Amino acid sequence: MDLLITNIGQLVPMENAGPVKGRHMNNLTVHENAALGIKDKKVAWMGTAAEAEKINRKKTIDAGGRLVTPGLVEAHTHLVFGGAREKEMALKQQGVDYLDILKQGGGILSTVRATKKASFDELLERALFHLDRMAMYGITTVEAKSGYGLDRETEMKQLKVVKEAAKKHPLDLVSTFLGAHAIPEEHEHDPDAFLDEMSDMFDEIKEDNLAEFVDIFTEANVFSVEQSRQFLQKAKDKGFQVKLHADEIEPLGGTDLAVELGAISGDHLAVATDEGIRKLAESDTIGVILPGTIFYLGTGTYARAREMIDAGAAIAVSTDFNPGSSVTENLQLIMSLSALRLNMSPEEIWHAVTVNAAHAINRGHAAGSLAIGRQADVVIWDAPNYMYIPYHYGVNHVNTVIKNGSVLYERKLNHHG
Ligand code: IZC
Ligand code: ZN
Repeated sequence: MDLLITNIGQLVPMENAGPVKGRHMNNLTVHENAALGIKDKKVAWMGTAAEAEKINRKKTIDAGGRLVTPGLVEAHTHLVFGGAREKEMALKQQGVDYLDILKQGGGILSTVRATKKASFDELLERALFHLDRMAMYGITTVEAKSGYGLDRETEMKQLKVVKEAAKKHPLDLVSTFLGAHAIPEEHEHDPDAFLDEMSDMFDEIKEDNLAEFVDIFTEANVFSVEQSRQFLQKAKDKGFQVKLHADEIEPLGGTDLAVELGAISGDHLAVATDEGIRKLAESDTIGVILPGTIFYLGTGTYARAREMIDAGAAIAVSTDFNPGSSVTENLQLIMSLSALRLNMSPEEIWHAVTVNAAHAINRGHAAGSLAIGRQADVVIWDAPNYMYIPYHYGVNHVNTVIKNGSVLYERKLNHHG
């Protein structure tokens, strides 16, 4: 072995091929007093700490009785953006809601102006900074959306930043084209022409391998279900898998559309109807729930994840990291919200941030699991068991992050005196 992690208190390998649906999300395999071997950047061996004593290895990490899991998978971020929207916090406190701020040219549109102004290098630096922070919180694979350009040039700039960041940063990045994120000011009166402009980019994005998924914000005062259907159908015809920002604020039926189109994921689903939930449960579409957004906006209701799982759906949870509606890279905090506000069990939550999140971004074969042969993305946690992470909220529990078999981050403090 190149690396042997031994003296593991609890090893939670998430070996299920997945996606893991409904009540199966509650079944978690836990190995106590375990050890894990890594060779050629892959998981190569699993056994007891006693068995590990006989295994040849180049390097050993003593986990000291800690919890060990796969690296977390973050399935929904708006990683690349210029500026920040801290001034909108006061507006929100005065009662102006998210969609009203957007209508007044703020919100997403203010980030669009800042992203247009920012240079490629500035955007890249910022993206790398946020990726570092995600890595420190135990995330080893990240989905990243464009959508703060809303014109060909700036959308391309964002997608190319993601591609460059993927080369420069050890975390795995998965790119999504979200050109249809808002109606830009210059197209206020002809959103269909704007959608045509964005769909005209599909060929170039495909040729240059700049995105795997196409996404759209299906929302009141943004894009209707019919506009979304046509736009995403065009994307599918060009060979993209599709995703939707569906039923986040107003219940338009985006969840139903995600299922109808065979989307790889439907995201948000905060106000999905009973019918939408039933369809989701019967489909292969993964529901990516983003409770941080509801917490952060302070309005609206949390997605009915409990009912979705009970009905048989496969659920992932993610941060929705973005400068407006969920400003955090801390997926562990989202795990706590999933317990406290979505009534998910710790077992369900671990499926939701590993295997199911990986499947929501088409990385089920590589990430989110420590089955033999998977890439060795491993987190050692300063916690005795898997239930502890959602329980002790708002802080970073990471002790060590291993990405592709190499130590990427170790918690260290210089003690004085
Ligand atoms: O920048 O506000 N919902 N898009 C749709 C977002 C939230 C991100 C933002
Ligand atoms: Zn989003």
